[in-house]
Amino acid sequence: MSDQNKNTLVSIVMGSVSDWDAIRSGCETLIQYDVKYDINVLSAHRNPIATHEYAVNADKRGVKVIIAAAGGAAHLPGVIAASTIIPVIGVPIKTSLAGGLDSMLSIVQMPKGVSVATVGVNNSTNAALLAIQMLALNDEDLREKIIIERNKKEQDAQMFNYEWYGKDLEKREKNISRSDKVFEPYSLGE
Ligand code: C2R
Repeated sequence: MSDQNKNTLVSIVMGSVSDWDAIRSGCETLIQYDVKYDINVLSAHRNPIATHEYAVNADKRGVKVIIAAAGGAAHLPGVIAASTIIPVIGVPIKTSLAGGLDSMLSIVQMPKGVSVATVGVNNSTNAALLAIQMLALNDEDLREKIIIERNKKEQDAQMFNYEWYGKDLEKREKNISRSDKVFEPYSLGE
């Protein structure tokens, strides 16, 4: 296990080192928000005892949210969630079988009683953002950072529209109705 630092708020677990490429962007997001995290490679299948120990000790280490990534028969997030009440966010890893649908269903279809939040396939960025939002419930600085980033995203979209259409909204509306026509062949039965 990496950093056992007491200030670690988010703990990331991957079922295998081969999951790293999908996890990198989540780490970058946590760094961007200045949230302390650690990374661990643990598998419920390959290291069942160590995985259980990790889950039961996370609370004592001060961890507030766990992000667990796994591919295929992705039991890892559910197994961890079974041994802690710390919220667990599962990241389904893309596989050669149906692009990771197998991983996603393994994580999202938890039976009632033990909950795992699930983000999109390989979407560790959203897992990190959800973890940050959870932490922001008790952290005003984080809350402000989230609002600033959301505003930036909104401005990016507005800037695109402004640069593309200028102030000519009529032109924009014409363009929208023109693009609607593209979908006409699919409006069968009307
Ligand atoms: P390898 O590349 O090491 O063979 O792993 C990993 O998350 C990875 O995506 C292939 C895939 O197996 C996944 N894995 C699980 C679990 N442990 C490893 N789904 C588990 O315990 O759920």
